[in-house]
Parts: sequence; C-alpha cells; structure tokens
Amino acid sequence: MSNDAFDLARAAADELRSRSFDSFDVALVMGSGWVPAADALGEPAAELPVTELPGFAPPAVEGHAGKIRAVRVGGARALVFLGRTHLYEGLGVDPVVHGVRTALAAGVKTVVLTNAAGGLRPERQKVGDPVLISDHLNLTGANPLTGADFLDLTEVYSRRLRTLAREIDPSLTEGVYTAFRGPTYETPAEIRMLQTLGSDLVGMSTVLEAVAARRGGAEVLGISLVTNIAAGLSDRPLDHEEVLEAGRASAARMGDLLATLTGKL
Ligand code: 6GU
Repeated sequence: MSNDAFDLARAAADELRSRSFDSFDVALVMGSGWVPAADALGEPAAELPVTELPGFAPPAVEGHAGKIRAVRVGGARALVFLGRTHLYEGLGVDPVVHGVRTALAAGVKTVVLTNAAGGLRPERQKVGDPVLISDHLNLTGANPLTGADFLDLTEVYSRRLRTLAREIDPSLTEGVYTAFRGPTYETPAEIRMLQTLGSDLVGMSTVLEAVAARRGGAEVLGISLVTNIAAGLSDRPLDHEEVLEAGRASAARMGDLLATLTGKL
C-alpha cells in the first residue's frame, strides 16, 4: 500500500471520529440490494455523505447510496457504509478498499462485507437466499497489497463468525464466491467454468476488501444475497434492477440477521 493511501484512510478516520464516536468496533459494508437492510441496525447517531470524507469516490451506481452511518448496535459501535466503490468504475484498487482501510484506522476489529451475487447452484439456491462466504476466487486481476507483502489467506472469512451467524440462522448455507472485475455479467461459458472450479457465487466486489481487512488484522464475515441465477442457468437475461429488487424483497430478513449478529460480536 502506498503511504498516500494509508494517510488518506487515517485522515478520513480522524474526520469521522470527530463527527461521531471516538472509536468503532465493527464495520458493515452494504452492497447492492443490502442498503434497505441497514435501517434494521437502528437509528444512526450520525450520518454523512461519503464525499465529506477524504478519499471516497461519489457513488456511481443506483442502489449504492454513498452514505456512512455511525450506529450503536447493542454494545457495539458500528460503522455502516451504504454502498461501495467497485473496480469496474476504473478508479483503481485504492478507492475500492478505502472504506475498509478507513474503518481499520477508526479502530474496527471486525469487518462484515455484504454483496449481491449470482447463484451458480440453482439446484440448491433460491433468489433471496443469503449465503455465508466460506472462501473466494479472486479473478479480478487486482490486489490491494503491493510489494513483497505476502499474506496468508487460509482463513479469509472467519470460521468463528460463520458459526455465530449459523447459530442465529441455522438455515444459512456456505459457498465459495468468485469476483470478476465486471461490469459485464458473465457469459454462459464463464459460468460453466466457475461451476467446474468449485465456485457457488459470482459477483464484482468483496474479495479486495476482504484481503485489505485481513492485512489490517480484522476478522471478516462475508455474506452474499443471491439476487439472480447466473447466465445460461436460467431462461432470463440479467439486469441491475432485478438485483436491486431481490434486495428490497429480502431487506427485513437481512437486516434482522445483521442486527442480531452485530449485537453479539
Ligand atoms: Cl450473475 N454476475 C456478477 N458478476 N455479478 C452479479 C451477478 C452475476 N448477479 C449479481 N451480481
């Protein structure tokens, strides 16, 4: 990581702390379709547009609200990002992981990453199902670590946190998430490739943030909301509106899960 990116994250964290809590325990990144679920975490103590903090890009995509909230959830001080920056926006890796680096600089020890994903296993996945991410394939071609910064990725997504989530909702399943750079959805041939490779979910986010969070020593939980069945596996073409609608339909269930989980950290 360049020192500039580090400095920018520290500056953002300082500004954030001056406007909300002194420190934070957990960060939650709300991906496409998850923004409505954020309300279940409770009344924010503070809310600001990301653009009021150094280093954040304005939101590029509908369904990504571009706001940050400070919310007390049970005993935990939570930093909630309504939306994220994606690699497909073309700004490079640093803006994609800036939220996570800011959260780490603000003290968080736990990072919850949510996303909308295509399901690769139609025989056991339904649209609207949340799936715990057990591991990932990073096919973005990018990495937030630079230099000879070798990091063990044996357990990117915390086994302890997955167990905690399943205690709250025993119907939760687990899957391997693949990230592509996007912004195109996959071809049917790419989807068949991912099935062969053992992947269960496909999307355009999360993996770079997870690596940045692990670099900073945080425990990571990843949750995908299956918003559609991937290309060639259903008879319909994909569109972004379908992804957002699946999120709206599942918001209450997702919100309850996140609120209970955050309260138990
Ligand atoms: Cl099918 N693919 C990708 N790359 N991202 C998605 C998706 C599919 N569904 C929701 N997000």
